[in-house]
Amino acid sequence: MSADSKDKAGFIGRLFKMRHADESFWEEKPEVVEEAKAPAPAPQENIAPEPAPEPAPEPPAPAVEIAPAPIGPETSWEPPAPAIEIVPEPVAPPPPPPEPVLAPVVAEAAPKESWWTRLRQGLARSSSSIAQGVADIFTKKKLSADMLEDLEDVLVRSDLGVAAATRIAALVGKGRYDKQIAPEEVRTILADEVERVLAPVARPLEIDSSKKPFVILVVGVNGSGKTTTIGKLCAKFSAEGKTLMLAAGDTFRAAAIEQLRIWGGRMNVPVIARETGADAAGLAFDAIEAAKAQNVDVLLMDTAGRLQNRTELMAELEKIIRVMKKVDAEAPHAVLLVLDATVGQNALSQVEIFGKVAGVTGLVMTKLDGTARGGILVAIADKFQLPVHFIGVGEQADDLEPFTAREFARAIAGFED
Ligand SMILES: Nc1nc2c(ncn2[C@@H]2O[C@H](COP(=O)(O)OP(=O)(O)O)[C@@H](O)[C@H]2O)c(=O)[nH]1
Ligand SMILES: [Mg+2]
Repeated sequence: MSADSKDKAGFIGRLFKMRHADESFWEEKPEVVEEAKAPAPAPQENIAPEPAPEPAPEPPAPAVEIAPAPIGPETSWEPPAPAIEIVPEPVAPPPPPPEPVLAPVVAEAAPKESWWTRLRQGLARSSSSIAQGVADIFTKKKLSADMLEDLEDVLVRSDLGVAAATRIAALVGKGRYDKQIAPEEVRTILADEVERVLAPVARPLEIDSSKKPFVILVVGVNGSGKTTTIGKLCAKFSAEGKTLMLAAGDTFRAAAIEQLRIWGGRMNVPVIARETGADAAGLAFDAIEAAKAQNVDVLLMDTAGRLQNRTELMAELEKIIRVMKKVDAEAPHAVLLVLDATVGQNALSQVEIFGKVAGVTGLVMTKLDGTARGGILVAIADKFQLPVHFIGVGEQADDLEPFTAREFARAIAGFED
Protein backbone atom coordinates (compact mmCIF):
# COMPACT_ATOMS: atom_id res chain seq x y z
CA MET A 1 0.00 0.00 0.00
CA SER A 2 1.78 3.06 -1.13
CA ALA A 3 -0.82 5.73 -0.59
CA ASP A 4 1.88 8.38 -0.47
CA SER A 5 2.75 7.74 -4.02
CA LYS A 6 -0.71 8.58 -5.19
CA ASP A 7 -0.35 11.29 -7.73
CA LYS A 8 -3.14 13.76 -7.84
CA ALA A 9 -1.21 16.63 -9.32
CA GLY A 10 -2.82 16.47 -12.75
CA PHE A 11 -6.29 16.43 -11.31
CA ILE A 12 -5.60 19.25 -8.88
CA GLY A 13 -4.12 21.26 -11.69
CA ARG A 14 -7.21 20.91 -13.79
CA LEU A 15 -9.46 21.89 -10.94
CA PHE A 16 -7.59 24.95 -9.93
CA LYS A 17 -7.53 26.25 -13.44
CA MET A 18 -11.29 26.58 -13.25
CA ARG A 19 -12.55 30.05 -12.48
CA HIS A 20 -15.63 31.26 -10.75
CA ALA A 21 -18.58 31.71 -13.00
CA ASP A 22 -19.20 35.26 -14.04
CA GLU A 23 -21.91 36.67 -11.80
CA SER A 24 -23.73 38.04 -14.82
CA PHE A 25 -24.70 34.51 -15.74
CA TRP A 26 -27.01 34.22 -12.79
CA GLU A 27 -30.34 34.36 -14.37
CA GLU A 28 -33.70 34.68 -12.92
CA LYS A 29 -36.55 32.62 -14.17
CA PRO A 30 -39.52 34.67 -13.21
CA GLU A 31 -42.78 33.28 -12.02
CA VAL A 32 -41.96 29.62 -11.67
CA VAL A 33 -44.64 28.91 -9.20
CA GLU A 34 -44.35 25.68 -7.33
CA GLU A 35 -48.10 25.16 -7.16
CA ALA A 36 -48.36 25.23 -10.92
CA LYS A 37 -46.23 22.10 -11.09
CA ALA A 38 -47.70 20.26 -8.19
CA PRO A 39 -50.04 17.39 -8.96
CA ALA A 40 -53.78 17.82 -8.50
CA PRO A 41 -54.69 18.52 -4.91
CA ALA A 42 -54.84 15.41 -2.79
CA PRO A 43 -57.08 16.50 0.03
CA GLN A 44 -56.11 13.77 2.42
CA GLU A 45 -52.45 14.42 2.16
CA ASN A 46 -52.95 18.11 2.47
CA ILE A 47 -54.94 17.66 5.63
CA ALA A 48 -52.33 15.39 7.09
CA PRO A 49 -50.64 17.25 9.91
CA GLU A 50 -47.67 19.07 8.52
CA PRO A 51 -45.80 19.70 11.74
CA ALA A 52 -43.54 22.03 9.86
CA PRO A 53 -43.49 25.51 11.14
CA GLU A 54 -42.05 26.85 7.90
CA PRO A 55 -38.74 28.57 8.47
CA ALA A 56 -39.94 31.86 7.16
CA PRO A 57 -43.16 32.95 5.59
CA GLU A 58 -43.05 31.85 2.02
CA PRO A 59 -42.96 34.63 -0.52
CA PRO A 60 -46.04 34.51 -2.68
CA ALA A 61 -44.35 33.62 -5.95
CA PRO A 62 -40.86 32.42 -5.28
CA ALA A 63 -38.65 33.05 -8.21
CA VAL A 64 -36.31 30.31 -9.22
CA GLU A 65 -32.90 31.29 -10.30
CA ILE A 66 -31.16 28.99 -12.63
CA ALA A 67 -27.54 29.67 -13.13
CA PRO A 68 -26.35 27.72 -16.12
CA ALA A 69 -22.68 27.06 -16.25
CA PRO A 70 -20.98 29.46 -18.58
CA ILE A 71 -19.15 26.72 -20.44
CA GLY A 72 -21.37 23.89 -19.31
CA PRO A 73 -21.80 20.85 -21.48
CA GLU A 74 -25.53 21.49 -21.82
CA THR A 75 -25.77 24.99 -23.13
CA SER A 76 -28.79 24.41 -25.31
CA TRP A 77 -31.34 24.61 -22.51
CA GLU A 78 -32.40 28.10 -21.60
CA PRO A 79 -34.99 29.17 -19.12
CA PRO A 80 -37.77 31.13 -20.80
CA ALA A 81 -37.22 34.86 -21.04
CA PRO A 82 -34.36 35.06 -18.62
CA ALA A 83 -33.73 38.39 -17.03
CA ILE A 84 -30.05 38.77 -16.39
CA GLU A 85 -29.82 40.09 -12.93
CA ILE A 86 -28.76 39.03 -9.52
CA VAL A 87 -31.69 38.49 -7.26
CA PRO A 88 -31.43 40.87 -4.36
CA GLU A 89 -31.76 39.51 -0.87
CA PRO A 90 -35.42 39.72 0.07
CA VAL A 91 -36.41 41.46 3.22
CA ALA A 92 -35.07 38.74 5.34
CA PRO A 93 -35.17 37.30 8.80
CA PRO A 94 -32.59 38.77 11.17
CA PRO A 95 -29.15 38.61 9.59
CA PRO A 96 -27.37 35.37 10.35
CA PRO A 97 -24.04 35.51 12.09
CA PRO A 98 -21.13 35.95 9.71
CA GLU A 99 -20.03 32.64 8.31
CA PRO A 100 -17.03 31.37 6.52
CA VAL A 101 -18.20 31.25 2.94
CA LEU A 102 -15.57 29.05 1.45
CA ALA A 103 -12.02 28.11 2.10
CA PRO A 104 -9.79 29.88 -0.38
CA VAL A 105 -8.34 27.71 -3.06
CA VAL A 106 -4.75 27.03 -2.16
CA ALA A 107 -2.12 27.86 -4.71
CA GLU A 108 -1.27 25.00 -6.96
CA ALA A 109 2.37 25.38 -6.09
CA ALA A 110 1.79 24.85 -2.39
CA PRO A 111 2.91 21.32 -1.68
CA LYS A 112 0.41 19.36 0.31
CA GLU A 113 0.88 16.41 2.57
CA SER A 114 -0.50 13.21 1.10
CA TRP A 115 -4.01 12.35 2.21
CA TRP A 116 -2.64 9.38 4.11
CA THR A 117 -0.31 11.65 6.08
CA ARG A 118 -3.18 14.03 6.78
CA LEU A 119 -5.40 11.15 7.85
CA ARG A 120 -2.71 9.88 10.21
CA GLN A 121 -2.18 13.36 11.62
CA GLY A 122 -5.93 13.86 11.96
CA LEU A 123 -6.30 10.60 13.81
CA ALA A 124 -3.24 11.32 15.96
CA ARG A 125 -5.38 12.32 18.91
CA SER A 126 -7.07 8.91 18.92
CA SER A 127 -4.08 6.88 17.84
CA SER A 128 -1.63 8.44 20.29
CA SER A 129 -3.97 7.95 23.23
CA ILE A 130 -4.46 4.33 22.15
CA ALA A 131 -0.74 3.76 21.60
CA GLN A 132 0.13 5.43 24.90
CA GLY A 133 -2.55 3.51 26.78
CA VAL A 134 -1.43 0.21 25.26
CA ALA A 135 2.22 0.93 26.04
CA ASP A 136 1.34 1.79 29.65
CA ILE A 137 -0.73 -1.35 30.15
CA PHE A 138 1.34 -3.94 28.36
CA THR A 139 4.63 -3.55 30.12
CA LYS A 140 6.81 -6.51 30.92
CA LYS A 141 4.13 -8.03 33.10
CA LYS A 142 2.31 -11.22 32.30
CA LEU A 143 -1.15 -10.79 30.85
CA SER A 144 -3.97 -10.56 33.38
CA ALA A 145 -7.72 -9.85 33.37
CA ASP A 146 -7.05 -6.43 34.90
CA MET A 147 -4.84 -5.47 31.99
CA LEU A 148 -7.54 -6.47 29.52
CA GLU A 149 -10.07 -4.38 31.41
CA ASP A 150 -7.72 -1.42 31.25
CA LEU A 151 -7.37 -1.98 27.52
CA GLU A 152 -11.14 -1.92 27.15
CA ASP A 153 -11.26 1.39 28.98
CA VAL A 154 -8.66 2.90 26.66
CA LEU A 155 -10.59 1.76 23.59
CA VAL A 156 -13.94 2.99 24.88
CA ARG A 157 -12.38 6.36 25.67
CA SER A 158 -11.21 6.46 22.05
CA ASP A 159 -14.84 6.13 20.89
CA LEU A 160 -14.57 2.63 19.41
CA GLY A 161 -17.63 1.58 21.38
CA VAL A 162 -18.09 -1.03 24.06
CA ALA A 163 -18.80 -3.87 21.63
CA ALA A 164 -15.56 -3.45 19.69
CA ALA A 165 -13.54 -2.77 22.84
CA THR A 166 -14.79 -6.00 24.43
CA ARG A 167 -14.06 -8.03 21.30
CA ILE A 168 -10.56 -6.62 20.94
CA ALA A 169 -9.73 -7.28 24.59
CA ALA A 170 -10.98 -10.85 24.20
CA LEU A 171 -8.86 -11.34 21.09
CA VAL A 172 -5.78 -10.03 22.91
CA GLY A 173 -6.47 -12.36 25.83
CA LYS A 174 -7.11 -15.45 23.75
CA GLY A 175 -4.46 -18.06 24.60
CA ARG A 176 -2.14 -15.46 26.08
CA TYR A 177 -3.00 -15.44 29.79
CA ASP A 178 0.14 -15.56 31.94
CA LYS A 179 2.25 -14.78 28.90
CA GLN A 180 3.90 -11.55 27.94
CA ILE A 181 2.51 -9.61 25.03
CA ALA A 182 4.25 -6.68 23.36
CA PRO A 183 2.35 -3.41 22.84
CA GLU A 184 3.00 -3.66 19.12
CA GLU A 185 1.31 -7.04 19.01
CA VAL A 186 -1.73 -5.59 20.81
CA ARG A 187 -1.91 -2.78 18.28
CA THR A 188 -1.72 -5.29 15.43
CA ILE A 189 -4.66 -7.24 16.88
CA LEU A 190 -6.51 -3.95 17.27
CA ALA A 191 -5.79 -2.87 13.67
CA ASP A 192 -6.88 -6.25 12.31
CA GLU A 193 -10.15 -6.21 14.21
CA VAL A 194 -10.91 -2.60 13.25
CA GLU A 195 -10.20 -3.48 9.62
CA ARG A 196 -12.47 -6.51 9.86
CA VAL A 197 -15.34 -4.34 11.16
CA LEU A 198 -14.79 -1.56 8.63
CA ALA A 199 -14.10 -3.62 5.51
CA PRO A 200 -17.75 -4.47 4.81
CA VAL A 201 -18.83 -0.82 5.14
CA ALA A 202 -16.05 0.61 2.99
CA ARG A 203 -18.11 0.73 -0.15
CA PRO A 204 -17.99 3.14 -3.07
CA LEU A 205 -20.90 5.38 -3.92
CA GLU A 206 -22.26 3.82 -7.06
CA ILE A 207 -24.07 6.01 -9.52
CA ASP A 208 -26.66 4.03 -11.44
CA SER A 209 -26.52 5.56 -14.89
CA SER A 210 -29.95 4.22 -15.76
CA LYS A 211 -31.39 6.78 -13.32
CA LYS A 212 -31.31 10.18 -14.92
CA PRO A 213 -30.78 12.26 -12.98
CA PHE A 214 -29.31 10.16 -10.21
CA VAL A 215 -30.48 12.26 -7.27
CA ILE A 216 -28.22 12.55 -4.24
CA LEU A 217 -29.64 14.24 -1.18
CA VAL A 218 -27.00 15.45 1.25
CA VAL A 219 -28.02 15.73 4.90
CA GLY A 220 -26.36 16.37 8.24
CA VAL A 221 -26.08 18.85 11.07
CA ASN A 222 -24.97 22.40 10.49
CA GLY A 223 -21.25 22.75 9.88
CA SER A 224 -20.60 19.06 9.32
CA GLY A 225 -19.31 19.76 5.82
CA LYS A 226 -22.29 19.09 3.55
CA THR A 227 -21.77 21.94 1.14
CA THR A 228 -18.03 21.41 0.97
CA THR A 229 -18.56 17.70 0.34
CA ILE A 230 -20.96 18.53 -2.49
CA GLY A 231 -18.25 20.70 -4.03
CA LYS A 232 -15.75 17.87 -3.70
CA LEU A 233 -18.19 15.36 -5.18
CA CYS A 234 -18.71 17.71 -8.12
CA ALA A 235 -14.97 17.61 -8.73
CA LYS A 236 -14.96 13.82 -8.63
CA PHE A 237 -17.97 13.32 -10.85
CA SER A 238 -16.83 15.97 -13.34
CA ALA A 239 -13.50 14.23 -13.61
CA GLU A 240 -15.43 11.05 -14.45
CA GLY A 241 -17.16 12.93 -17.27
CA LYS A 242 -20.58 13.08 -15.62
CA THR A 243 -22.87 16.04 -16.16
CA LEU A 244 -24.05 17.64 -12.96
CA MET A 245 -26.48 20.03 -11.38
CA LEU A 246 -26.63 21.39 -7.85
CA ALA A 247 -29.66 22.44 -5.83
CA ALA A 248 -29.13 24.98 -3.04
CA GLY A 249 -31.54 23.40 -0.60
CA ASP A 250 -30.15 25.17 2.47
CA THR A 251 -32.53 28.02 1.85
CA PHE A 252 -32.32 29.30 5.40
CA ARG A 253 -29.07 31.14 5.08
CA ALA A 254 -28.00 33.46 2.28
CA ALA A 255 -24.39 32.48 2.93
CA ALA A 256 -25.19 28.83 2.36
CA ILE A 257 -26.76 29.52 -1.02
CA GLU A 258 -23.82 31.71 -1.98
CA GLN A 259 -21.35 29.06 -0.84
CA LEU A 260 -22.95 26.48 -3.15
CA ARG A 261 -22.98 28.95 -6.02
CA ILE A 262 -19.28 29.52 -5.59
CA TRP A 263 -18.65 25.78 -5.72
CA GLY A 264 -20.87 25.56 -8.80
CA GLY A 265 -18.92 28.39 -10.39
CA ARG A 266 -15.62 26.74 -9.61
CA MET A 267 -16.75 23.49 -11.10
CA ASN A 268 -18.73 24.93 -14.02
CA VAL A 269 -21.86 23.26 -12.75
CA PRO A 270 -25.29 24.93 -12.87
CA VAL A 271 -26.87 25.73 -9.51
CA ILE A 272 -30.62 25.83 -8.95
CA ALA A 273 -31.38 28.29 -6.18
CA ARG A 274 -34.19 30.29 -4.73
CA GLU A 275 -34.05 33.23 -2.43
CA THR A 276 -33.39 32.88 1.27
CA GLY A 277 -36.36 31.55 3.18
CA ALA A 278 -37.93 29.80 0.18
CA ASP A 279 -39.42 26.34 0.45
CA ALA A 280 -36.68 23.73 0.03
CA ALA A 281 -39.14 21.06 -1.09
CA GLY A 282 -40.39 23.28 -3.92
CA LEU A 283 -36.79 23.84 -4.90
CA ALA A 284 -36.20 20.07 -4.93
CA PHE A 285 -39.15 19.65 -7.28
CA ASP A 286 -37.87 22.33 -9.68
CA ALA A 287 -34.32 20.98 -9.51
CA ILE A 288 -35.28 17.44 -10.51
CA GLU A 289 -37.43 18.75 -13.34
CA ALA A 290 -34.62 21.00 -14.56
CA ALA A 291 -32.11 18.15 -14.30
CA LYS A 292 -34.45 15.89 -16.26
CA ALA A 293 -34.98 18.55 -18.91
CA GLN A 294 -31.24 18.95 -19.32
CA ASN A 295 -30.58 15.21 -19.22
CA VAL A 296 -28.14 15.68 -16.36
CA ASP A 297 -26.43 12.58 -14.95
CA VAL A 298 -26.27 13.54 -11.28
CA LEU A 299 -28.23 16.06 -9.24
CA LEU A 300 -26.75 16.89 -5.84
CA MET A 301 -29.07 18.58 -3.38
CA ASP A 302 -27.78 20.48 -0.38
CA THR A 303 -29.98 20.84 2.70
CA ALA A 304 -30.11 22.89 5.85
CA GLY A 305 -29.02 21.05 8.94
CA ARG A 306 -30.03 21.93 12.44
CA LEU A 307 -30.29 19.02 14.79
CA GLN A 308 -31.20 21.30 17.67
CA ASN A 309 -34.67 21.70 16.23
CA ARG A 310 -35.57 18.18 15.34
CA THR A 311 -39.24 18.62 14.59
CA GLU A 312 -38.60 21.28 12.03
CA LEU A 313 -35.70 19.40 10.52
CA MET A 314 -37.67 16.22 10.35
CA ALA A 315 -40.63 17.94 8.72
CA GLU A 316 -38.49 19.66 6.14
CA LEU A 317 -36.46 16.62 5.16
CA GLU A 318 -39.54 14.45 4.97
CA LYS A 319 -41.24 17.03 2.81
CA ILE A 320 -38.23 17.31 0.48
CA ILE A 321 -38.21 13.56 0.00
CA ARG A 322 -41.97 13.35 -0.46
CA VAL A 323 -41.93 16.08 -3.07
CA MET A 324 -38.95 14.54 -4.86
CA LYS A 325 -40.92 11.33 -5.23
CA LYS A 326 -43.66 13.21 -7.02
CA VAL A 327 -41.26 13.88 -9.87
CA ASP A 328 -39.37 10.61 -9.64
CA ALA A 329 -40.79 7.84 -7.49
CA GLU A 330 -37.30 6.42 -6.85
CA ALA A 331 -35.69 9.69 -5.85
CA PRO A 332 -33.60 10.38 -3.91
CA HIS A 333 -31.41 7.54 -5.15
CA ALA A 334 -28.82 8.13 -2.46
CA VAL A 335 -29.05 9.98 0.83
CA LEU A 336 -25.63 10.87 2.15
CA LEU A 337 -25.19 11.75 5.78
CA VAL A 338 -22.17 13.97 6.31
CA LEU A 339 -20.57 13.48 9.72
CA ASP A 340 -17.95 15.69 11.32
CA ALA A 341 -15.22 13.43 12.69
CA THR A 342 -14.39 15.86 15.47
CA VAL A 343 -17.72 15.44 17.29
CA GLY A 344 -17.13 11.93 18.59
CA GLN A 345 -20.01 10.17 20.30
CA ASN A 346 -22.67 12.58 19.07
CA ALA A 347 -22.22 11.12 15.59
CA LEU A 348 -24.03 7.98 16.74
CA SER A 349 -27.25 9.85 17.48
CA GLN A 350 -26.91 11.78 14.22
CA VAL A 351 -26.80 8.51 12.29
CA GLU A 352 -29.80 7.26 14.20
CA ILE A 353 -31.94 10.38 13.75
CA PHE A 354 -31.08 11.11 10.13
CA GLY A 355 -31.40 7.42 9.36
CA LYS A 356 -34.98 7.45 10.60
CA VAL A 357 -35.95 10.76 9.06
CA ALA A 358 -34.23 10.63 5.72
CA GLY A 359 -33.42 6.97 5.07
CA VAL A 360 -29.68 7.54 4.93
CA THR A 361 -28.01 5.19 2.43
CA GLY A 362 -24.38 6.05 3.11
CA LEU A 363 -21.97 8.14 5.12
CA VAL A 364 -19.22 10.63 4.45
CA MET A 365 -16.95 11.48 7.37
CA THR A 366 -15.30 14.88 7.11
CA LYS A 367 -12.49 16.67 8.95
CA LEU A 368 -10.40 13.57 9.41
CA ASP A 369 -7.45 15.87 8.85
CA GLY A 370 -8.30 17.90 11.94
CA THR A 371 -8.27 16.73 15.50
CA ALA A 372 -10.53 13.88 14.62
CA ARG A 373 -12.11 11.34 16.88
CA GLY A 374 -12.20 8.71 14.21
CA GLY A 375 -12.76 5.77 16.54
CA ILE A 376 -16.45 6.57 16.33
CA LEU A 377 -16.54 5.11 12.81
CA VAL A 378 -15.91 1.69 14.33
CA ALA A 379 -18.83 2.12 16.74
CA ILE A 380 -21.04 3.36 13.88
CA ALA A 381 -20.08 0.42 11.66
CA ASP A 382 -20.78 -2.02 14.50
CA LYS A 383 -24.17 -0.54 15.21
CA PHE A 384 -25.54 0.50 11.81
CA GLN A 385 -23.50 -1.26 9.09
CA LEU A 386 -24.10 1.72 6.79
CA PRO A 387 -21.69 2.11 3.90
CA VAL A 388 -18.96 4.72 4.40
CA HIS A 389 -18.28 6.08 0.94
CA PHE A 390 -15.78 8.86 1.45
CA ILE A 391 -13.66 10.65 4.00
CA GLY A 392 -12.86 14.36 3.97
CA VAL A 393 -9.24 15.21 4.66
CA GLY A 394 -9.19 18.96 3.99
CA GLU A 395 -11.17 21.89 2.68
CA GLN A 396 -10.17 21.80 -0.97
CA ALA A 397 -11.94 20.21 -3.92
CA ASP A 398 -9.60 17.24 -4.09
CA ASP A 399 -9.61 16.53 -0.36
CA LEU A 400 -12.15 13.73 -0.57
CA GLU A 401 -10.92 10.16 -0.62
CA PRO A 402 -12.69 6.84 -0.92
CA PHE A 403 -12.93 5.26 2.49
CA THR A 404 -10.61 2.29 2.83
CA ALA A 405 -10.74 0.07 5.90
CA ARG A 406 -7.09 -0.93 6.02
CA GLU A 407 -5.61 2.57 5.93
CA PHE A 408 -8.07 3.79 8.52
CA ALA A 409 -7.44 0.83 10.82
CA ARG A 410 -3.66 1.15 10.53
CA ALA A 411 -3.85 4.90 11.20
CA ILE A 412 -6.01 4.55 14.28
CA ALA A 413 -3.78 1.83 15.69
CA GLY A 414 -0.85 4.22 15.32
CA PHE A 415 1.02 2.49 12.50
CA GLU A 416 2.92 4.63 10.08
CA ASP A 417 2.35 2.51 7.00
N1 LIG B 1 -10.34 20.49 7.74
C1 LIG B 1 -11.47 20.19 7.10
N2 LIG B 1 -12.45 21.11 7.05
C2 LIG B 1 -13.59 20.78 6.40
C3 LIG B 1 -13.78 19.52 5.78
N3 LIG B 1 -15.02 19.51 5.23
C4 LIG B 1 -15.56 20.72 5.49
N4 LIG B 1 -14.72 21.50 6.19
C5 LIG B 1 -14.92 22.87 6.68
O1 LIG B 1 -15.97 22.84 7.63
C6 LIG B 1 -16.69 24.06 7.59
C7 LIG B 1 -18.18 23.76 7.42
O2 LIG B 1 -18.37 23.15 6.15
P1 LIG B 1 -19.70 23.34 5.33
O3 LIG B 1 -19.53 22.55 4.08
O4 LIG B 1 -20.07 24.77 5.20
O5 LIG B 1 -20.73 22.61 6.30
P2 LIG B 1 -22.32 22.49 6.17
O6 LIG B 1 -22.91 23.48 7.11
O7 LIG B 1 -22.63 21.09 6.60
O8 LIG B 1 -22.67 22.72 4.74
C8 LIG B 1 -16.11 24.87 6.44
O9 LIG B 1 -15.20 25.79 6.98
C9 LIG B 1 -15.37 23.82 5.62
O10 LIG B 1 -14.30 24.37 4.89
C10 LIG B 1 -12.71 18.55 5.87
O11 LIG B 1 -12.77 17.41 5.39
N5 LIG B 1 -11.59 18.96 6.54
MG1 LIG C 1 -23.94 24.08 3.99
